[in-house]
Amino acid sequence: MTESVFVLEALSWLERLRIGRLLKKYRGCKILVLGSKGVGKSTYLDQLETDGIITDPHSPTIARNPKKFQAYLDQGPMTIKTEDVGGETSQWPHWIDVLSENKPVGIIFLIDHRFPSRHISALNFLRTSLSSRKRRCKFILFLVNKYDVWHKDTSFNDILENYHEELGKFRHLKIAVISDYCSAKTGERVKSTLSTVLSRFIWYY
Ligand SMILES: Nc1nc2c(ncn2[C@@H]2O[C@H](COP(=O)(O)OP(=O)(O)OP(=O)(O)O)[C@@H](O)[C@H]2O)c(=O)[nH]1
Ligand SMILES: [Mg+2]
Repeated sequence: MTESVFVLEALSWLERLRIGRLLKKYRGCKILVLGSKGVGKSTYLDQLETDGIITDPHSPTIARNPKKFQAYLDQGPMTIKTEDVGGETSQWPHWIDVLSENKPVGIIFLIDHRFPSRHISALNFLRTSLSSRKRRCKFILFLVNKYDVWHKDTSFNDILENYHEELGKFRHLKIAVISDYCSAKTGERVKSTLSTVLSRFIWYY
């Protein structure tokens, strides 16, 4: 907090005005959580919203479920505006609608440790949807979820290896990809990964 005040005081009024506008947007952060079926999208949003008091199990999500809530991130409380959508292929057309209507600044793309080809198809669909539309998306936080399940048998890097090629294609769209892992169920690394990414990208939107 002290550091932010110091930086703001050192800036001209015009720069402060600009940053003020950015902060306003930042407070109402628009993100979308996408990914194939059953990877934990609803659980992840629930974890962010309830601070650990999650409903389990969730039914598979159908159609669109707009959400707005306060998440208590490292930066402090932040309003998250999003929609919970399903990951079943029949639900993917809704991704196109939520992307064009919400124009999220970032996308959290969840996978789990199983079925890489399924996640690659979903990534491919997302990339095609983003490239054909006016968009604001600046980053994808690519999260390998269910860390509590896979961490004893495999490593994060081994899982990630399957996705290097597909993730590299987002470079052409000038979308940064940050890869990490978490457990939506236990809450491990859910807030810290999002906080870190948001603090890196605040100046770009
Ligand atoms: N062990 C473990 N299970 C998880 C984790 N995250 C989600 N799950 C479980 O995975 C299952 C599917 O979770 P959902 O949150 O419904 O997945 P989803 O991506 O929203 O699924 P769709 O809406 O069908 O696309 C549930 O049984 C969750 O409890 C996790 O981090 N660890
Ligand atoms: Mg769901």
